[in-house]
Amino acid sequence: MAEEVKVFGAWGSPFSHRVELALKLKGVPYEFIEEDLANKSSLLLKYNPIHKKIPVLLHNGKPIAESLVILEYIDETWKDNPILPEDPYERAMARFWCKFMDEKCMPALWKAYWIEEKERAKAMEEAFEHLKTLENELKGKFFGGETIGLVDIACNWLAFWIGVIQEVAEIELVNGEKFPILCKWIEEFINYSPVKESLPHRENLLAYLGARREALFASTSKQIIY
Ligand SMILES: N[C@@H](CCC(=O)N[C@@H](CS)C(=O)NCC(=O)O)C(=O)O
Repeated sequence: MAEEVKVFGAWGSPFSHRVELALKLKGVPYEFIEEDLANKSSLLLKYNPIHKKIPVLLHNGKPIAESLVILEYIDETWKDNPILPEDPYERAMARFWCKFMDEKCMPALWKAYWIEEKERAKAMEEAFEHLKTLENELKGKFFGGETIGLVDIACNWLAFWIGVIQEVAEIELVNGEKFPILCKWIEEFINYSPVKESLPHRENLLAYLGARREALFASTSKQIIY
């Protein structure tokens, strides 16, 4: 019997792109279901009642939420082209850097690009420190060594979305002069065929993020939402 593999996601989301990329690297066919995040479907709310967010992976009727949890599930379910290392210590380290990306790096970077000008300098400093930490961690061609692994997939946002955000915000924090190793990784990553084939169209993302930035600055709450 054919397996049921569905991804509830959104075209411009780096989180749902993580899941799609892992499935592509494994050669697992899937159906992509585009969610309207302003008007979430009853299925999404049923499958992810706690966070009410995309992505959700539905595998033979069973839902899994949270992109990093989904990536590990994918790696354990489809064994070809592993994305986690075998060694327990290396696995722990890969998980550590994914958490670092989601809990430290990403929030600091969003803030640096999207905060109002008067508060920007401090936010930029913090984001810079986190990027330096990542730059020092990158030893091989990819975080995963010679092939793309869990940390590379988790850092997809840095590889592609950051370039677009920089253009929208007209702020250059990541460039080859400040972060030569990270920028080399970005080149390798975004030009890797499975990544390249699945990235959103740059022009569409530019328009989407530009509109979101304008809405943020026009709002009274100024709450930065991913
Ligand atoms: N920690 C979550 C984050 C997912 C997330 O932030 N998804 C956003 C889209 S990029 C979302 O669904 N936002 C809708 C909302 O917050 O209502 C993960 O890794 O899956």
